[in-house]
Amino acid sequence: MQVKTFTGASSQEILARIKAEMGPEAVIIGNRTFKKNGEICHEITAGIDRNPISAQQPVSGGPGEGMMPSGWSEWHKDWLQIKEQLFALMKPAIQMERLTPRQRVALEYLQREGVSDSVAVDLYKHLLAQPGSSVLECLCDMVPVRGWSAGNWPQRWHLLAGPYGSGKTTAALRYALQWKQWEPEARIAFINADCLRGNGRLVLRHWAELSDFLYLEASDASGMEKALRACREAAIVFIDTPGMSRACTLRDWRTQMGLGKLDCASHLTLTPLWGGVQMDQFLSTYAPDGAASLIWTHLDEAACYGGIVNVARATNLPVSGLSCGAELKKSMVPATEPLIWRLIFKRQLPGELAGGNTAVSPSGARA
Ligand SMILES: Nc1nc2c(ncn2[C@@H]2O[C@H](COP(=O)(O)OP(=O)(O)OP(=O)(O)O)[C@@H](O)[C@H]2O)c(=O)[nH]1
Ligand SMILES: [Mg+2]
Repeated sequence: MQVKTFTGASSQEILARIKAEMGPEAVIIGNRTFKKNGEICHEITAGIDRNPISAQQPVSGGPGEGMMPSGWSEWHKDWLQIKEQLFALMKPAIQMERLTPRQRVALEYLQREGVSDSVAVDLYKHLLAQPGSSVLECLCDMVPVRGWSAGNWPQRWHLLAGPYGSGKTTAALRYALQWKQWEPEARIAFINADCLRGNGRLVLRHWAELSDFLYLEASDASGMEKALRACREAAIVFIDTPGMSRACTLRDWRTQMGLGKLDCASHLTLTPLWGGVQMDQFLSTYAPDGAASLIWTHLDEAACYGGIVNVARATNLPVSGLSCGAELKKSMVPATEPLIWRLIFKRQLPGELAGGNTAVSPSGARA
């Protein structure tokens, strides 16, 4: 959802601007009238649902633009529920008899595995629009994949973000250890921006020392500034972040830490253990920051994996990693399409394939 606040001398003029700029589908979220320098001003906040969360551009411009109005999250939650109900109403419009038996079986299976009604309707429309195509072909268009590799992720700065306990620190270490295998000479640095709490800090510090990574801590903007400078020589830098409270989005936090303009790839650690409303809440906190990829963690603890398709559809973000164990080593593999589809359709964990066909070269090519 893109939100923008417009001000002007009359409501009519503002409404015309909203329509011209955001289109006829924009909805009015709030309005107020106030006096500025003795003149009456009108202010209207409008929103439009531009499908993928990640496609939202950070809103630039005057102060207040892009800020969520008060009560926004409640409104957003209601809107998502209404949307889901609308899709539930549309679901009977899925005429299974128009699909081939294989397509039908696959669609029914996905629905049982937790794929949302909106995604099911989407998939059905894709299948009808491309007669003869397989469900997997359509799903590949809907779930982008860009596995962790030097070729796929040449950025120097990588930020790991996600809810508390979702696996940020372990994912960062695993990505760094994989990088070290590919480029043993590369100088790898870690900035721990979650250094005020004990547990993860000790683990990270321990492994950084063992693996000869440069280890720095930054609990505020000035600490971060120093840490960024100290990483001058590093070929690749991982920034480990704390979980966000409900009042603070990842974008707010980056701004507070002076990272607003840092050109880094943000990888979000998520687990399929969270259901629809909870996942939507997390996505609204972490994804609109221009996130680069999703890392699915705690896969070994999940009962079904349809949520992976729902999140891909909602964010349009590629999956970069799959984690299926608490151990630091051999529990994470770079994502590939076959691994994801085996996970969703056969509940086969990537770890069970490790050592064979999951090996990925630094360029991202399958070995
Ligand atoms: N079973 C299982 N455990 C995992 C997985 N990934 C991480 N863990 C474990 O989950 C716990 C939390 O992982 P962390 O990497 O510390 O998560 P975090 O997001 O950094 O946590 P905070 O820093 O506390 O917010 C640790 O005990 C990890 O070993 C996974 O894929 N499966
Ligand atoms: Mg951590």
